[in-house]
Amino acid sequence: MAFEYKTILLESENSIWKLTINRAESLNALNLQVLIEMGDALRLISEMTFEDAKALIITGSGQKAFVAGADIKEMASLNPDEAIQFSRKGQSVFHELNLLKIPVIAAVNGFALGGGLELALGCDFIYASDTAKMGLPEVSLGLIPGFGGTVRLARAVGMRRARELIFTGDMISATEALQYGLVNKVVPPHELIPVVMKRLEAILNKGPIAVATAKKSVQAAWDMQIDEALQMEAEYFGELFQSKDTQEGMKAFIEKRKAQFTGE
Ligand code: CO8
Repeated sequence: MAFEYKTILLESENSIWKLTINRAESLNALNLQVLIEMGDALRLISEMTFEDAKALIITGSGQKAFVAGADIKEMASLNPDEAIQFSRKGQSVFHELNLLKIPVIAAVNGFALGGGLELALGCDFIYASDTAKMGLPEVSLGLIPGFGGTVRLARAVGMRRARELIFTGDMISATEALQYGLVNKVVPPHELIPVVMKRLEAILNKGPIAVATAKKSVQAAWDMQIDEALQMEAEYFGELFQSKDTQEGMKAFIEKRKAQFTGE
């Protein structure tokens, strides 16, 4: 299945969706239209059942870039109020990635700079090609990261590394990003999507409700005090016992067979 947009491609195979930022001539820079279309695509996916939407991969078109940032040419004419609106729009679209109940993987196939790295940071985890380069170069433009970078980078790599990357605007290689724990795996470019698909298989064999609940719990626990987070985890744990999948998962183990999950 595929949906037509002007600046993104949205297609699926076996209920695994791929959203490709499709402005290769601008290294897939994020203008307002991309954000609007992404928001629309994410809403569509969020309304689908587990049967129709099992996972989402986000990548960039062409060989060179995942996303080289927000569109500087479009941003240059913004006034302060419009800049706040643009920042809020990017933040809210990337936050939708956290709220989706399915796994969202960034397949970073080249430059992931500024808003591009912020987009990848909004995904559940990141796989990168060995040609990828990542950074938050906003200070070079007299800006700061405005799509969640000052919030999410420190949580991903620690405060000191985040400060260094943000204050210098330096780009790091995929190998360095791996050492930082910013990406989970680095592979040759032609292997990127196949390796992500393979990794998804391991997740999609599991109960979708359990994976969705785990995603929700990990996400929410991030912002909570430990006592509150543990309480929430126990409640989510309990909720799962109402699902057929949870009963099936444990029953299958006891009966020494493979579980047949249905997403119910
Ligand atoms: N915006 C608009 N156009 C871009 C962008 C961008 N971010 N990046 C590249 N392009 C365009 C270039 O202008 C060029 O277009 P043209 O052919 O018409 O001149 C085309 O893409 C190809 O780019 P280059 O010729 O520059 O390619 P190079 O291989 O020489 O360089 C680089 C590649 C190093 C990636 C270089 O393009 C670059 O430095 N790009 C900008 C990277 C950057 O600074 N990104 C951060 C942007 S700011 C941001 O993301 C803020 C996010 C938060 C916003 C908050 C809202 C207020």
